[in-house]
Amino acid sequence: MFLDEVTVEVMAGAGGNGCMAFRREKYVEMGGPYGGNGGKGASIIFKADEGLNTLIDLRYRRVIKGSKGENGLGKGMTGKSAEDVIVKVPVGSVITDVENGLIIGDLTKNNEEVVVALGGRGGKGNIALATRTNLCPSYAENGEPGEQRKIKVELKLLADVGLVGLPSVGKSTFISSISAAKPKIAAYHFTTLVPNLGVVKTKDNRSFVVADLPGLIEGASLGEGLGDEFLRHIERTRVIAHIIDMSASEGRNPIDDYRVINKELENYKVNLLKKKQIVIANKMDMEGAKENLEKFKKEVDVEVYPISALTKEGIDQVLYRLADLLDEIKSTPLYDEDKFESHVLYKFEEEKPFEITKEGDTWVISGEKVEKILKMTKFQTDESIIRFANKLRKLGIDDKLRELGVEDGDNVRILDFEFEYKD
Ligand SMILES: Nc1nc2c(ncn2[C@@H]2O[C@H](COP(=O)(O)OP(=O)(O)OP(=O)(O)O)[C@@H](O)[C@H]2O)c(=O)[nH]1
Ligand SMILES: [Mg+2]
Repeated sequence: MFLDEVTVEVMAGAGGNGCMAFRREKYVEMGGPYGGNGGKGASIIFKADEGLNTLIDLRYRRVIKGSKGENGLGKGMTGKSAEDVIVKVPVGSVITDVENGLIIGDLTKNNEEVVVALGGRGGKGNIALATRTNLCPSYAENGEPGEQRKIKVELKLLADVGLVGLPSVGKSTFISSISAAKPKIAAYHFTTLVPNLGVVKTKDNRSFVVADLPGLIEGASLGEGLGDEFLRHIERTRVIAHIIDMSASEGRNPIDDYRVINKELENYKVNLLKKKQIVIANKMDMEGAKENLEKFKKEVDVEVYPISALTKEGIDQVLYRLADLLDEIKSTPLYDEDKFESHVLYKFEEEKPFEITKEGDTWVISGEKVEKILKMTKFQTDESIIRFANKLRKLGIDDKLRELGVEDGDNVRILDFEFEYKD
């Protein structure tokens, strides 16, 4: 089965906790700190694999979780880092952060990787936390939480040429006569339900990839027929080859066919008419095709290549032209910021330090940074509490609370941790 869009939740592993330990040796009086750091949590990494051509493997993996790093140990031993989770996806997968719509990764080459959720770093053990003023800290840090996000994975085929046209015009017949692809061919509409790729080699040894897509009909961009979901694969082709049944074997007018399809291309969420397009006039072996072609050429100003996908007549000329066009526009980027506004790359944002609200009598402090500080604090000793309080002060939380009118003895809460405010 073919699947080209899935949504999954990714949860990277937290770092292991740092260890608080002290050196105890028979003849050494002041042993000093001896706790090692926690190991790194598992990151979730997506990797392009040219052996895959659908996202079906992801369908039943609604949540992808990485494990936590191991905790630090005594004798200064660092905990083991968790092994990253590598998720293989087809080449052409685009990964978007669902929350803000930004693109995290666009895997266009085999083995290309992108970290979609970063594992937390290990918490520091008390050896690493020693400073000149505190040689033997009696606290250690918890591991940093792993990143979590909901992502959309879309497969956008990376073909050079996309074949579009109404049903039964001969798209699949064409790709099977120019490549080794063997799609189903039949006289009924919507024979092709999923895209097929074929590698084409011209007689002068140039090679490119063609995608045969399911038939489009009027209103496809509004969801008619198989809808426009397959047009996403055209988004990244460099040339569109528009196939028309020039024999009008189904009683339509080829000129209307041409306009109907172009309207759908134009109405798609990115205007696909801006792409280079050629017309392939197919079924020229049939009666009436020549007359129709003359009328078509008079009426429509576009490059037309008459062929018969069945007898293979005219096919070499089309392939040479396509190869020439691809040579000409070789340097076009996969996406062009003007044309594809949706393609905004992900930028990591500075985490918001904090926000203070009041719930009843309680001051509630929230924000990624302050919550992370809390999660990374291990409230083992007075000293660790002082360190925590200092960190909050450095963020400016004390000043802000005072500005808002906090009084000694007021309740303050961060996540589910409550404490009394003291100046
Ligand atoms: N006479 C003639 N028949 C053709 C030619 N090309 C395709 N056909 C016939 O047209 C019918 C439809 O061909 P397909 O290749 O399945 O058409 P398609 O465009 O892929 O159709 P969908 O996948 O349904 O959109 C089949 O019966 C083919 O044998 C041609 O050049 N000449
Ligand atoms: Mg087909």
